[in-house]
Amino acid sequence: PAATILGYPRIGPDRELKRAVESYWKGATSADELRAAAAGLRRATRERLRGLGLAGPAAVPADFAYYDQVLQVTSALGAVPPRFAHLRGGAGHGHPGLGLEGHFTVARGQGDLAAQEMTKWMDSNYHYLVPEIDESTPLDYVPGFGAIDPTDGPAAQVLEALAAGEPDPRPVIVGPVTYLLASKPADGAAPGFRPIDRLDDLLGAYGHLLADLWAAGAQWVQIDEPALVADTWAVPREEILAAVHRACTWIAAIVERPQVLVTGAYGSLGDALPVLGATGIEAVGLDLVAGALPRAEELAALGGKSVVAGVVSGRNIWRTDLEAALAALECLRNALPAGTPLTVGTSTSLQHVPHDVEREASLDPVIRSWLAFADQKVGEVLTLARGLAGSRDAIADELARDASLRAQRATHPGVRRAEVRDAVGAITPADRQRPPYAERKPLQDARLGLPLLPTTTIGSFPQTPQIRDARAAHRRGELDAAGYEAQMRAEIERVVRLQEEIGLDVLVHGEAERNDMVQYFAELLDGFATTEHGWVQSYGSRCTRPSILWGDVARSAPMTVAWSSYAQSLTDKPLKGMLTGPVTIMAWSFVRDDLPRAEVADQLGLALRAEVADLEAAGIGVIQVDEPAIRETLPLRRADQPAYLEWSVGSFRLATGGAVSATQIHTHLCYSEFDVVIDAVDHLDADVTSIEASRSRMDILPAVAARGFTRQLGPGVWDIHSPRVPSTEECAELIGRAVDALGAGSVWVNPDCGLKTRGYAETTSSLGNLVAAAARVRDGLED
Ligand code: THG
Ligand code: ZN
Repeated sequence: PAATILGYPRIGPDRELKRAVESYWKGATSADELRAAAAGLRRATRERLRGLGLAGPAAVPADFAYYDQVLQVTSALGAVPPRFAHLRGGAGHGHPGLGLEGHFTVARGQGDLAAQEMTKWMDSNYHYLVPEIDESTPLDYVPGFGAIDPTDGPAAQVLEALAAGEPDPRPVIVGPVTYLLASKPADGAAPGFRPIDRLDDLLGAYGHLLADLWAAGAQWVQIDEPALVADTWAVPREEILAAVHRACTWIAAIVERPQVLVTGAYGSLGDALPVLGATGIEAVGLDLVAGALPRAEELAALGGKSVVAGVVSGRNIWRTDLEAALAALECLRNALPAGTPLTVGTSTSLQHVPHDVEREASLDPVIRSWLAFADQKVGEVLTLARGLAGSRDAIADELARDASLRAQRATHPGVRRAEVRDAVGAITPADRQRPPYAERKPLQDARLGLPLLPTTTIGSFPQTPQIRDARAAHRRGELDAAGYEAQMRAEIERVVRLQEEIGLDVLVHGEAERNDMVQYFAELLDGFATTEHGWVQSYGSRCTRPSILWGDVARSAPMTVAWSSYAQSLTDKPLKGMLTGPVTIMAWSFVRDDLPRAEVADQLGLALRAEVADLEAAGIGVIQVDEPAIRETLPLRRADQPAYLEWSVGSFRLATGGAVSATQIHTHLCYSEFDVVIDAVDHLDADVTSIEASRSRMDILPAVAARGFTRQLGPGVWDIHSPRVPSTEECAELIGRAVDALGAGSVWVNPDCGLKTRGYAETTSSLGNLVAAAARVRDGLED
């Protein structure tokens, strides 16, 4: 086709998929009702895309997934570890795949059966379920499955779309190399086993799957191989390239199959491009937003294969610079061998952006005019295809309008504020430097008077329905400011008293007033806009509404001081002020594309620095600046990581570097893999760092100690992702391991993460056990 997209949001403009799936989970609707709702969403998407003008051969992707695109493959192949073996065959008709119920059991766990682990998809804010593969994990597919597939896998989607009159749907599946690189060895795997060792077996299954797609009537299939753009996998690059060559050669040799488009989104394919060129696949998708335009000789090595040029970003919400995109497309056309079919496309699936900016009636219309959500991006792809096919004149109006909006954006007063630029320009290295830890530690100890193994929580307490209702009523204008504040204060007092009763050492105010740890700050800082309907899928049925960071960031008034100092006024125990760090605010927002990220981070760092100063002035002696996302946005190429770590760590140090020695700075990181970023975390120079550790039973701590992490660490002793209440004995054992590894003087006792999603019953019991366990270990040390 002249234009296409690599994928479309699956959640629905009003989160229809979330509602349908969660209603099924609750037992309020049947599997048939869920499948009917999913079919309705897919029909609406096809009609929307056709209505927007996406037409022609294989232009419309069929990329639906109930939970995530990796689980679609796991489920279709029955590729689950022994604890889920009973779910295989749930698809019926002798097929090894999982049924709908089994599909969700793998995702959510059941009783003692732990769900598959979740991790981030490339460097996006979307999460997938990590397949667990060993030497004997079944990797099977039975042709003909499409016709009966209860999980609406790719072949079923093709049959459905054709029956509905879509002439040429293009199914989308995660590629075999990416699937295996994204997997982890199952628990029972032999030492040294790597999932990629199962490539040939997986290819057998993919062969049957491709044959099934062909039989269903697919002319093209999109095989996503984003893993090729990263060089951070444990498998050596040469082996990955050999695997891709083997996979694509093998796939190309299948006689009855659709034509194959292999995409390499989220970066540059680099040396994988000539490897793909040397195989018999028909087309390659390039990400020309996160990735570079390949060199002429690399393009020549493609041997005339079709190219899908991803010039419209699937990752951000800014209008595409049409002039620049058209120039890139023309450059590509000139560099490709004459006659090479060239399709205008998106850089990634549009799953990372909301549906439609036109629905944002409350958004400042000026800012709205700078934005493109999924539907607008489809329009951009079509516009660029017209411009490339005809002449620039064919899209002269669109080019002119885009240029004028771009000029208006550049001169908008909020986009560039002299006082913010001056403040960033005046930052000196000393601003990022606190006095040495050895000097801070005794002053903090004297001020806080904490016992050995001090206990605390990560910050949020359970959000009760009453709190959510009060916030919603306040937003709708049904509850006035005084009424809202009174309710929040009552909640804060309740949470403080509860912590005192439980016997925690460092208290928090509980964050009842915060909807989301990023959106709360975005709503209070200049330079951000928030949306009403801008939901994007985070994992499964869960969504977030990323804020839009469009201008220079400034703090016009304190953001957290009133709540924290009210809480401190209620207690003699130290109360911890709670802030979200610059890196995390950026990672979970849509960030402006007209200023280097390092500079945006410093603007945020300065705003937070002022907040830290105000908290100190209000008598708050412990301040936590959360950075759970610092690992998430680590670049996919090793060469890009040092610069990222430099500015991200630098912005945190700017935020905290003004604190006096006697103020204890905490930080919190979740999503494990602490070992990957330990050097960076050390450079944050926080006095206390809390991390997720209970599920891995403190396994990483000896390595942390061996490396020489000299400041205080709070490895979580309660896995808050599960409703299970840990016993005092369990907590004490984990604390004991931490003390053995790090020494009693360095260990804090806390849960793995915030308690926002937990209930009060399990919170009270678990924290009670945690405090008792700390006391028990402490007593043992004194004997
Ligand atoms: N805030 C933001 N982004 C995030 C997280 C966050 N990205 C990464 C990580 N945390 C993702 N985790 C979650 C966990 C829970 C939910 C979403 C992402 C969630 N969402 C509600 C839902 O879908 O029902 C909606 C929340 C709301 O009403 O605002 O539960 O913490 N920004
Ligand atoms: Zn956390």
